[in-house]
Amino acid sequence: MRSRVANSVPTGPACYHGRFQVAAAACATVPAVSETQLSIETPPAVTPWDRLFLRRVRGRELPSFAEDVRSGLTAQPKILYPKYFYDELGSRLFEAITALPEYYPTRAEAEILHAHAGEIAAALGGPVWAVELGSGDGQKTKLLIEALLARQGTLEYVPVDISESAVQTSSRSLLFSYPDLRITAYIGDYHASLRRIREERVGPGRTLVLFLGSTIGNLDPEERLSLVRDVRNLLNPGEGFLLGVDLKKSESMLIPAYDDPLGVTAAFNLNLLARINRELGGEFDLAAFRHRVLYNREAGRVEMHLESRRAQTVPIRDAGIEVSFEEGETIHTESSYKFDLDQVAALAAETGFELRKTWMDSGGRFASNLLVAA
Ligand code: SAH
Ligand code: AVI
Repeated sequence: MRSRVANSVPTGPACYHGRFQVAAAACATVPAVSETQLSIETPPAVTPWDRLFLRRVRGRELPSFAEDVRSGLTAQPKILYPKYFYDELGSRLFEAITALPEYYPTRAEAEILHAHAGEIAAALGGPVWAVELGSGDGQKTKLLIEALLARQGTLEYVPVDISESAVQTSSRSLLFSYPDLRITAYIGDYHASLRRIREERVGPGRTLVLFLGSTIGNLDPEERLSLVRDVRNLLNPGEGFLLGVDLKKSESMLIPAYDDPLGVTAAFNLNLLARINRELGGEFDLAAFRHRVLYNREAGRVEMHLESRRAQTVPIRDAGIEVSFEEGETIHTESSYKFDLDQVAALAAETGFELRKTWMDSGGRFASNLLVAA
């Protein structure tokens, strides 16, 4: 029998209204479930979080945050990896970005999923379990989860995300909403998590991997190929990969999506320096950096940078460095590649997939692509 993680979640009636409806205020202090706590035999599921299994995955070979900060800020030009945006505050700031009128990708993809979730859920034939890379707040995923539950009654959902807070919050919200959903969540990097999922193969039926939001666009071409190959290695022929991509479009629509007048994206970008201060004893003065956005037409990507407003030197204690900046010098913090449909077809062909179907939103801004393992 599968063992579940013991925890000390309050189970009193104050948490319930009906079957799994939670009275939010009464349950606001649900503690984290931890694999390190004592495991016990599975009792009948009585609370929504009895259906939650968490796996923390640490890739052995991966550099630490401090090592990546040291190598990135001593390189020329300076870089920081976008995966470090997503601490708890960063994950919340990204959610705020998705509500901005200028940030169209979330609404465009949601429009597609509203219209076609049923068709996507039916595309692989038999029952499926769903693995989602970079699951975040899981809001759009609900549309697919509902369609899959309507078809097959139950679902094993396997979110993968480097942000523990995003996984914890979204998993709990999904489990409260859907009593027939079970979640095995992997907290960690895509590659290491996919490796573990392949070994543990948690779900029954056919595998459907989801990679929504055009998060694939945050990977450079080599990393992109390597990740899609890893996804392909998880799948048997006939199994699916739903890939959301943001399409190439005019700069007049792209730039405001990444440089909004409210300054939410600027805060998301600057939070990377704030995180270095919080976690690594950095001494960045956030007011001494400005958020910069440009469209690199040749590479087909929006770039985010942090630009030093003056010449300065910043100590970062736990990275063991002092970083000097000239006035106007930048740190490249994110690329967000934009695609055309030929690139999606080429990526599928190069990685052992057949591109079965593409759906677009009414504005032609975003494409959801169903790739099937050849
Ligand atoms: N899929 C959601 C969230 C996109 S934000 C949506 O479409 O709205 C990107 C998500 O990917 C974040 O939750 C972030 O924590 C996660 N992420 C970024 N880099 C990652 C990595 N290397 N490994 C695992 N998760 C990562
Ligand atoms: C998560 N990812 C797809 C977002 C994007 O559009 O590249 C991250 C983001 N960066 C700034 N705004 C949103």
